[in-house]
Amino acid sequence: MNGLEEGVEFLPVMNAEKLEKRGPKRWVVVLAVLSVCFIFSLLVGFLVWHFKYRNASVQKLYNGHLRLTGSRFIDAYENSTSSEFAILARKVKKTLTDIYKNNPNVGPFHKETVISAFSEGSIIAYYWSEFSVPKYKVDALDKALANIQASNQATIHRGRNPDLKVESVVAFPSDPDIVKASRDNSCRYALHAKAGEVTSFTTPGFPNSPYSSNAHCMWALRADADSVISLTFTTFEVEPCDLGNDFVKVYDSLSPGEPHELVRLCGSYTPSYNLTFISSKNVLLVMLSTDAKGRYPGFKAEFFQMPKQQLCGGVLLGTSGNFTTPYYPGHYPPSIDCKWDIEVPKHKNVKVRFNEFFLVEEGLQLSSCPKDYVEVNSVKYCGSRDRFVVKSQTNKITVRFHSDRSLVDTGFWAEYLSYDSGDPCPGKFTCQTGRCIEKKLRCDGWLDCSDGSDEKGCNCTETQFRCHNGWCKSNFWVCDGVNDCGDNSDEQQCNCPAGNFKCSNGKCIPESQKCNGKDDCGDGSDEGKCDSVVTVPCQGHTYKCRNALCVSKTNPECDGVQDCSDNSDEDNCNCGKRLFVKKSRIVGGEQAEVGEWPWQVSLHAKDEDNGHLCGASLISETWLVSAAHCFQQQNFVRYYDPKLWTAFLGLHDQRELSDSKVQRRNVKRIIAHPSFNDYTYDYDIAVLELDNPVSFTKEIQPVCLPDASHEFPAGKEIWVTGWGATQETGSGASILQKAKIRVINQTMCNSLLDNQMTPRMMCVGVLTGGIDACQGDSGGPLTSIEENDRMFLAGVVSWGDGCARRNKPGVYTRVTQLRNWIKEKTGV
Ligand code: 4AZ
Repeated sequence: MNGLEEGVEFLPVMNAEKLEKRGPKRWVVVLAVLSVCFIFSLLVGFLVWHFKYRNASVQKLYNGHLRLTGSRFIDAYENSTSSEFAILARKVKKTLTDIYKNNPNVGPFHKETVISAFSEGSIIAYYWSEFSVPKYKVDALDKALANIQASNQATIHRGRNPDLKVESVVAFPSDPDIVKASRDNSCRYALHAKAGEVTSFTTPGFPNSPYSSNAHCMWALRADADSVISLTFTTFEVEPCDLGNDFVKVYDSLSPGEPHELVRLCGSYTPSYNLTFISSKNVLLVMLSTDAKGRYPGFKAEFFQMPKQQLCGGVLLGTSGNFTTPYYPGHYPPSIDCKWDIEVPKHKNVKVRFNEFFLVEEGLQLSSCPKDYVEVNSVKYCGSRDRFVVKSQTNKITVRFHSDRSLVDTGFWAEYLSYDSGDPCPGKFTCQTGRCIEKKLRCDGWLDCSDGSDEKGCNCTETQFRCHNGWCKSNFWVCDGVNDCGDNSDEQQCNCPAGNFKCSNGKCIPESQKCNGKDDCGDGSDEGKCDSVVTVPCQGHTYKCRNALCVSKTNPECDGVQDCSDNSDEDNCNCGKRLFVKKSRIVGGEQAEVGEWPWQVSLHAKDEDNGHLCGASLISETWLVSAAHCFQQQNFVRYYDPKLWTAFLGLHDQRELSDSKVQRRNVKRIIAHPSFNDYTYDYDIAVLELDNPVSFTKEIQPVCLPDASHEFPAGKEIWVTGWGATQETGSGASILQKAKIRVINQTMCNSLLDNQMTPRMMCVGVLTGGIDACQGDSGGPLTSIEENDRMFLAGVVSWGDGCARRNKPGVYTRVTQLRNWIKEKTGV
């Protein structure tokens, strides 16, 4: 039972010929079908690409302006709801549309043009245009609109508006968000300067309520023809730049286009930071753009008009003098060129010293100075520079200054001085930079010329070490873990003491700094072969988490990284932050800025002077840290009595104790360290409790206290602040002062200061002298900037051998050594 019918012929397996004759081979059919499918899908793919992608249109927006000649400006053109505005806008729109139509790369894609404003001169019309253009045509559109500037003359004469003469048509691609903002009339303001008057404006609701989220506000500022505008932000507090995307931009135009952007501002600026901007013509546009989050007060600004005049440059004669960029220390205007021809008496030479120099444009390579620059002796200078000198070999020198049309800065102030070509520094040593220094500073082991030329070509004495670069350094500094030579030659060939790690560059670092995620060696060799942060046996220098486990990392507290398994290293980190934008540009001296040191406290004593006597640091709402020696009985005055003291917080200027930002508190309790030694100044620390807590503000913030294991290595830069004497025999400062100094190796310092150092003290200063704390700074903070720009209290100003003397650094109470005592007394 095979089930097969009779008559069915079975082909022999090998009879291939017979099989072929029955029809096309099967593989041919399969191939054909596959090919058809392939071609079909190719076709479909092409059609989809063509219709969906190639032809897909993108929206492109352009901002621009053009000049109408032969027309007269009338006040009604400033009001976008007036009928005069509407009539002129219609004509301009028609003209622009005609220009677009004449260009095959523009006309077919034009969707809409809106005339947003007019200003005087003769009439400038500001507009934006929208295009819907296939992707593959975008480049052609960009090019065509960029070239409209060049070809517009020819195009416009073919326009069909006989009464409208147009020239200088400018268009540039624009951000859709900004154009959206231009469309939104809910937050638009037009203000015209009144002759001889200052006009103020603020963000909506300022200062009582924060500005709105997702807002785009614009203020069009105008002045009369032939005037320019001076705009100053007197208060500025928007969302910090790193927390969101709120910003204010100022444009040197009524069109918000990048080529005319003068500045982009975010965050908060201290009142001392100069926020004055000058227009190149008679208009400015201020724009506030905010994101969905953040509640900040906004700004208050004022503006006025000034006659437009030849602003800068000229011939400068005499033996010396000063000159600056226009409106210094305000921001210089865009699009200007100045030339100063300086000439001193014939038998002299001339040099120019730039004391302050800020021509910064974010994100620019500074080598070629392609935008704003100063040019002297055919060399261009730009960016931000420390004081520098340029010399001429004759009695003449020419200084040129150029600013382009976008992004401005505060510019420079310079002095020119004549000098004797044979003896540029009479009685002094001449640095190669042109600076004159005392002769005794030559070959003394310290760099007094910024280029080190005072230490070149010296014969080292037998107490000195010869660095590879030729400098002579005291033998003291050899193998002390600090690169004193500058080329590290004093730290090579050193055997590291026990418990230290020897870096590839010869430097010795404590074993604990190995594999801590920081380049302590300076050449990365301590971070070469490491596991990640690990739990290690607890020792004196290791950080102990709350769960009693210790971690290998040095200074893990509040660095933004969880290092302890219980995260205790990142607890209680609401400290050590400055809330103002960090920009230090004080002209001359070392004055602090408002809010730069918000933990700085001024302690006033009700003694015969009744004024500032000591500094202190805020560590919580109610506790201060200061120096014990401030609270000892002296000349029968009981400085240990809390009732004698008043604490001023948020203070900047001693003459302004009643400023609204200042909080004044009485002192409830003073706890000086019981081991304080009045003779040696060992344990020079005290904590003070305030009678009422302070409220934290931008100007009042607590500093972070370092863990007992925290390291402030020798060579580290630290800041000291206070209202103390500005000279050894001088009087106190009224404005808070700041100085940058360096941690000095303990052994070294001990020998410099006649073995007076104890483990509770640290030496910090500049051994060349000239920078130091002094009388009246006592008790005040020594603050170190650590990870994440968080500031820690490294020390308390304690004592010194005079002030700012050479080789006599200041002595500070070492806070890490007394950290546990502070915790015990204050709970902080
Ligand atoms: C003082 O008398 C004082 N150079 C404080 C610091 C220094 C010197 C004196 C350090 O308060």
